[in-house]
Amino acid sequence: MLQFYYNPISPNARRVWLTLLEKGIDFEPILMNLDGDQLQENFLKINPFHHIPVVVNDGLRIVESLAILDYLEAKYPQPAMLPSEPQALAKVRMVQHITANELFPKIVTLISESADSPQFLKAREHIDTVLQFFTEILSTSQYFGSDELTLADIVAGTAVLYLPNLGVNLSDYPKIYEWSERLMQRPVWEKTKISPEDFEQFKRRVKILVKLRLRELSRK
Ligand SMILES: N[C@@H](CCC(=O)N[C@@H](CS)C(=O)NCC(=O)O)C(=O)O
Repeated sequence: MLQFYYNPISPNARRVWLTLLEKGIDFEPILMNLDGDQLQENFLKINPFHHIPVVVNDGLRIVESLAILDYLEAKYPQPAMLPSEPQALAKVRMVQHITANELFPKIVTLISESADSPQFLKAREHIDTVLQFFTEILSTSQYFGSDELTLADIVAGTAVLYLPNLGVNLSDYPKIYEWSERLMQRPVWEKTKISPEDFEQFKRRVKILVKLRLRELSRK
């Protein structure tokens, strides 16, 4: 059976978790304690970059959440979550990459910087730009690139749904707000929802990782 290494507080792992559940794929969940399990020798053999999520299936080990989503789509094509029409596919990929490259780093800034710092204010503006851009992409469709759930909704949803906890009011972006409500009504989104305590744990972990990264950079 497909093995899935994860932790509920990890947004990257939640992308895979949601896709497995939305597609109704049987899997064996392997819970990782991120206080050290990821650095154990056994796990480093599976992922030398000490990250979750990881999927192991049919003798193949797959790391990187976006690669895992593509694998799941190709191997379990129903329900389809990746449109093939060129414009729709471009929208899905844009949303996935903008989430990873533009939105997520700014979520980290909102968590790690104080609310009156210039970095925080700049990050807040950048998030506004992302949400305006997402509003345009969503246009009149129910989901990104389709009227059915796509892999873009999975990736953007796991990040955008954190924003209200970080002081960003989604009702300032009506289409995004309606889309987020639509996601939260889906049973598997409710099932994998992070608790307030887990969100606090996630924030603590982000702050530690930012400190470690700064320490590493100052040594170089
Ligand atoms: N680009 C990777 C990022 C994975 C990642 O950063 N995972 C975090 C949890 S969200 C992790 O495993 N952190 C533990 C560590 O870095 O030691 C992906 O998309 O899968």
